[in-house]
Amino acid sequence: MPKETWTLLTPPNMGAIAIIQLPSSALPKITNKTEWKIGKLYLVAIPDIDEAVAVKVTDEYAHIMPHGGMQILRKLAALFADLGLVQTETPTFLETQNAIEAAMLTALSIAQSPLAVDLLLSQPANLEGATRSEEDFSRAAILNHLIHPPKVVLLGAPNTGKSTLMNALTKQDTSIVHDLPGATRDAVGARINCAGLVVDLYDLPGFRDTSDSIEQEAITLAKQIAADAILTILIADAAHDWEESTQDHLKVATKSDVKIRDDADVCVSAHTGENLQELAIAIRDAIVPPEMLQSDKPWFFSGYSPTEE
Ligand SMILES: Nc1nc2c(ncn2[C@@H]2O[C@H](COP(=O)(O)OP(=O)(O)OP(=O)(O)O)[C@@H](O)[C@H]2O)c(=O)[nH]1
Ligand SMILES: [Mg+2]
Repeated sequence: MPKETWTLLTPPNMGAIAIIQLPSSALPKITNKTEWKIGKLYLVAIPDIDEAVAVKVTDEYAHIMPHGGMQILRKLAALFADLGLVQTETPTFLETQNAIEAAMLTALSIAQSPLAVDLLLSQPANLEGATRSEEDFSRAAILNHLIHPPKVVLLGAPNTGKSTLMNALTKQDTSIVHDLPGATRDAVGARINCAGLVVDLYDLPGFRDTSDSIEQEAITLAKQIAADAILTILIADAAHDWEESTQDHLKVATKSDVKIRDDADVCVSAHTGENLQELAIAIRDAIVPPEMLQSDKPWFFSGYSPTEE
């Protein structure tokens, strides 16, 4: 018997239609219909709440598809509570054969990076009967960035073009750009897709000594974000040198339309768009090496716990 739970399968926002998974035994209690054939869709009334499309998927589980307005969802939640059903965030995947496939589909539903898709789909075969080695732990820690976006920061002296680069990478005015140093006060973050790897990119204020206590406070906060980052993108233009960094970093020279630096990993121009795609690829490869993406070794992805543990 399934636990007496219900799950909202669609996002918890307003939508045209919501999809809810619940025990089949609840169907006759919440609708005007008593006879249900497995696999057949019905349009049913949920008295005083809504009309819904409903299907008994198996003897244990059913799906109902009411309208997705917040008031309808609230009323349904109250009705389910009256029946003793508890809401859970974790759906039961009815199509899965085993625990690996169920964990894989859960990971797939929350994975942010497009590159996660094929790799996750191949894991049930890769993980079948696999035991975990030390190398598997370190590879999983890296590949899990495909599910949970890692933090990446832009770090460089004031006025080197960090915010302009941020805006070019996010393709919108995420950050304020100005020709006077000190334009960016607070760290600004945005989620971007770097050639298939989704990262949370932060534009930080340029670190400098300042008598402005608010700016100093913002710089202290920005240093904490920089310390947490999985990758630091050091930024310099022809007029400023690189910041010191003890963390994993890429050296990116900006304003290549004005002057090229020969000591950078990538030279870009946010104004002309030169090498922005190359930068996206360099960020991706620095965080998740290409050979890991092509490997058919097992990925003990986050959310999957092998039974031997
Ligand atoms: N020619 C040229 N100028 C650029 C480029 N990128 C930025 N700039 C200019 O450089 C100046 C500073 O740019 P910002 O993006 O505000 O620099 P920042 O590093 O964010 O500065 P702070 O927020 O003060 O730390 C602005 O006048 C930009 O127009 C570029 O690719 N080419
Ligand atoms: Mg800035």
